[in-house]
Order: sequence, then structure tokens, then C-alpha cells
Amino acid sequence: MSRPHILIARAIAPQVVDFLRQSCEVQDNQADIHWSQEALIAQLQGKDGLLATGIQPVDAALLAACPQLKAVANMTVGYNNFDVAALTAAGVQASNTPDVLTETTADFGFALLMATARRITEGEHFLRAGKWQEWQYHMLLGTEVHGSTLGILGMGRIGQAIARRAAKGFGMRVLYHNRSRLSEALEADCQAQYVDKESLLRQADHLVLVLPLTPENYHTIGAAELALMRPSATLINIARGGIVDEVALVQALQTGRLAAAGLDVFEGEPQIYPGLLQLPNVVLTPHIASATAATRLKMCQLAADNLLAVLQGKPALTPVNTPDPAAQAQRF
Ligand code: 8YV
Repeated sequence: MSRPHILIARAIAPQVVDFLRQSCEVQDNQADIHWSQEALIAQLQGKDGLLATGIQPVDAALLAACPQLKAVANMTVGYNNFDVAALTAAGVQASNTPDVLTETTADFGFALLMATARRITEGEHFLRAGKWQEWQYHMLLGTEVHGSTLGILGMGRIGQAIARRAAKGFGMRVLYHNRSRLSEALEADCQAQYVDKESLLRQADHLVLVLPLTPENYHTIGAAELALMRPSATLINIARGGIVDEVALVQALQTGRLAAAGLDVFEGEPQIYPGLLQLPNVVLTPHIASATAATRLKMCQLAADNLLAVLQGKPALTPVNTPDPAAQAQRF
């Protein structure tokens, strides 16, 4: 292929746009306009590759409407916006950006845990509202973090990075549940113990959700699961909003079934379920777990490298599917 045509769906680091321009015809969106699905499909006409942000669906309808498209690279580790089966059947190579965001996202998971357990944002609102009059024994009492039991649901790279922080930095007892158990060596390195999901829910003082959103994981934390948790527990979600039934969560937080929650992701984001906005015992952040300048740069560079590799006939660096060869041949 001579110079491939690429569409970049949203504003990204300018140096990565320049990097792609060295070998491709690039249509960027540095104005950061939100394109509807129809607008995205219109912009994709004649494009060989899409650098995507993990938000807009890449589904069978889009793939059928873009017969020239060969590669789609998310600049995210989660890829629930992809219909992987449709991408595979259509012969389109999909990729994500694992590893480069692991430690930064784990840092944020811990920050959110600390802010939630120690009521940091609540304390700041209290102070800014001029409510701090004098020292009071009962003022803004939080939950202990060091030495407590951390539960991790989803023990991939980010879960493991959180476990290491918890065990080595905070002397926490770390329990985890995952589809598959870690090797003995990894368990020892993370100082984490595998338990079934029910034991995890029952024993955690703090429960962190770090599992991918799949049809099986949708609302995996609902009323029944929240009922198993300690009333003093905190729930932290840095995975995807759809993992938690927000209606059940609000009810648990309102009725004292659960002490507090820290949420970086929401089912209808950027719309927030109104019940959450009214609760004092939640910390809410706008999906920023990977948002440091250094990490976002690595994410969009890896996505660009993935696109270039495929469009130059090489394997993707971090693929998420193996495209059907016959369908792929028709697109090249
Ligand atoms: C993204 C994320 O920034 O990588 C992921 O899966 O959730 C974040 O790092 C987010 O998806 C926005 O695109």
C-alpha cells in the first residue's frame, strides 16, 4: 500500500499526529468535535485505519459501511466498544493499549480508595462551605486503610499493580477473585490470596473493581452482591460503569448497607445517575484513571504504532483479535 489513509477520532498528542503524517494521509480531529455515529462513518469513507478512543462503538454496521477499513486501534486497554466477533468476521484487525497505563491506573485506583475511605473530597467541601468551626472528636471519621483487607475483583495487570501497592506499601491483606487463578509465583509477588467471589465480598474492607466489561460481567455487582458486603466497606470502581448496578448501589449507600463508594466510571457516562450526585458518601471523578500527560502520550503512540504496523503488512503489537484471512484479503 502506498500512503494509507487514517482517521483520528478525537484530539490527541500533536506529536503523534505529526508522527503518523510522516507515512500516512491523516485526517485529524484536533478541534475535538464529538461526531455522531453517522458522522464518524461518513468521515471514515476511504480510510484504511481508525485511531479510536474507546467510546464510539465499532460494530457490524460501521464495518459494513466502511469496506476499505483494515485496522482499528483503541487508545485504551478496555475495548468494550468493539464488537470483536464482527471485527474478526469482517477481516479487520483490532488492537488496544495494555501495559503502558497499568501503573498510572493503579496509582489512581489507590488515590480513589484513599479519598473515599478518608473522606477527602467530603472534607474539602465541608471546609470550603465554611462549616469547619472547631475541632470535634466525631468530625469526618473515616475508615482505616493500612492493615485492612483489600478485595480485588479482576486480577489482570492493573489488579496486580494495585495488590502490590496494598501489600507492600500499606500492609494490607489482599484477597482477589478472577476468572482464572494467578500462577503461584505471581500470587507470591502480589502477596495476594485467591478466594471465591462470595468470600471476597464478605471479607473485603475495601473492594476494588478492575475487571473488563463483557456481557457476563454486566451488573456483576448488584443488590445481592452488595448485601454480602460489610456495612463498613467501601467500593471502588475504576473498570467500567456497567459492572455495577447503580440503582442498587445508591440504595445500599442510602440505607447504610455500604459505607462509601469511589467511582471513576459510570454506566451512562458522561451522564451520571442523579441518585449518585445527591450522596455525600461517594467520590465521583470523570473517567480519569489513566489521565497523566506521560501515560496518555504512551497510549496514543502505541495506538498509532498498532495502526501503522497493520497498514504496513506487519502484525499488530497488541492485537485483540485474529481477523478472518479471507475477509481481510478483500480489504487489502
Ligand atoms: C481511557 C480506560 O482513557 O484504557 C481504558 O480502558 O478506561 C481509560 O484509560 C478511557 O477509556 C477513555 O477513552
